[in-house]
Amino acid sequence: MRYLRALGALLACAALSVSCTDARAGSGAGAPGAPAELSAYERIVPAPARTAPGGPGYRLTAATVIRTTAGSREARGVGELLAAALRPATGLPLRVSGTDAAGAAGGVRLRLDPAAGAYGEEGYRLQADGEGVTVSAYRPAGLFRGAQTLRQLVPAEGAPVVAGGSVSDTPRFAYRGAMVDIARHFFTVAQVKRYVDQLALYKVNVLHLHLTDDQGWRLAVDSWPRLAEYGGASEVGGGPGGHWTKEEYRDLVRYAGERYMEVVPEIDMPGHTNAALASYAELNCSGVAPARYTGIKVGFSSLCVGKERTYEFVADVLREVAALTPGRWLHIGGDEAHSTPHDQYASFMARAQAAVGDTGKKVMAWHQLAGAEPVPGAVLQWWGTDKTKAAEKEQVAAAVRKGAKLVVSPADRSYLDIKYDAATKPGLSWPGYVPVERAYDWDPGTHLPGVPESAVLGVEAPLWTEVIATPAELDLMAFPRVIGVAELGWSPAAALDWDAYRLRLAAQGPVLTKLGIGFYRSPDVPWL
Ligand code: TNX
Repeated sequence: MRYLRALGALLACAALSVSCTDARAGSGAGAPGAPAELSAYERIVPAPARTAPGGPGYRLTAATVIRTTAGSREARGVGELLAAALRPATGLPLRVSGTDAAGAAGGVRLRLDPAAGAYGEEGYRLQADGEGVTVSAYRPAGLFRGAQTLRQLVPAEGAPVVAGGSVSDTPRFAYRGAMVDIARHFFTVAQVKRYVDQLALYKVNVLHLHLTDDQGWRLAVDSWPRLAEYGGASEVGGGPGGHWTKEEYRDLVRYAGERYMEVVPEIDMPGHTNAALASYAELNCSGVAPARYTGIKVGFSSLCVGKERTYEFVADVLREVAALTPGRWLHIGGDEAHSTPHDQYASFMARAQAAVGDTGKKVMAWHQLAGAEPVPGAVLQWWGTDKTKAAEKEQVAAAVRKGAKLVVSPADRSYLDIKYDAATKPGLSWPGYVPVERAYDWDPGTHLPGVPESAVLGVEAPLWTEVIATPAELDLMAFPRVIGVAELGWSPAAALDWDAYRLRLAAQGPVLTKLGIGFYRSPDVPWL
């Protein structure tokens, strides 16, 4: 069975004339059977579209300079980040110079090439030989992605030699996201920046921030100051909670942007709003503010749909969040509004979507919005499971037929807060367990019946934090599963193969260790 699957993947690779070295790696006579035997190019995660190993490699030395396209501040920024990432691993000074001229050779080069339009926003080409390594791309984001591939080609141990060969690579999906819930348990900007750095290595390009929920409101809003001051001072379990100032949020957005990661802020409505309701009595239909909430139930709170004041609140909050956010989307939640009658839900979501439109941003929401009326251009985020009723799936497929786009984050595949197995200490298990294989072994392009790949914007791995309270727990739950989801978002479908992937993932073990990530050593992976 294993052999047949690997063979199938291999034939598909041949049909696409991509090398798909990874698809071959897992099985078959003479194929490498242990992660230590994988070549440097076979170890790249996410698997690139094409690799062609061969020829002499390039040894980084004390004299190596990283040269970036002359006159490009962005290329230089990518060079600085690459140098900063490689210095600790290699112990080399790796000077960066913004003086690269077309035609010159040798050393490390990060080159914007106006003729390389075929690489699109994020694609790149990397070539390594005895003289040096050149990454070229059409856009700075592509240079940054290529620089991550280069980082992975520098061995975690031993001499800093970039193996000879080339990569040419573009992503399968435009949206490759990770979400962090800082509402149930508060996490600081510094903690989220660390996650951003980890994700960047695997070419994740969207950071979705779940900023508000029943247990806490985490972003300062000038026009409604009690949201953060009062509504932010709580969290699950009774801890102190906390919130981000606008300057802190801006700083994180900038940090993510330097890593070509777009921030999608989420203000969850009309349910999941107890922190707001507790902060302002006027947002409640009763006119009475409830107590703050530190438990982990969902579905009990609702904004007061019949009050005009509610829509002033929505407009004020979305306007301020939009002003802080350069990204395209505002996520307005819309999930588990079990305390909002359906007709009220639909009328509320119509007005909330219009309020997003007024800010100039596009709507993103959980897939329950399909049960109301998504505005043209809305992106729905699927978080159902294999067991979700067919009618709910069909509702989403119908919205897609009317033009909605989909980000897929199936709870029973890509939710990072779900236990790996019965022995996992933190985590929930409402959709079952999600072992590393299950998180990887599915296809975002064909996952939902009636939703063609062309309607799938991409994939996301959400990390909810009702029962995840510390950075160590975050590491354990996210890694290694988030790497698999990143590969599902980036790599060609033909390259996806669990038997091969588990070996490549095993080779990431020392990389994760070097980065100080306390990952879960799943017994399904033959860790190096
Ligand atoms: C469902 S996913 C939720 C969240 C919980 C999560 C826990 C979604 C839109 N709603 O409120 O945190 O499950 O796994």
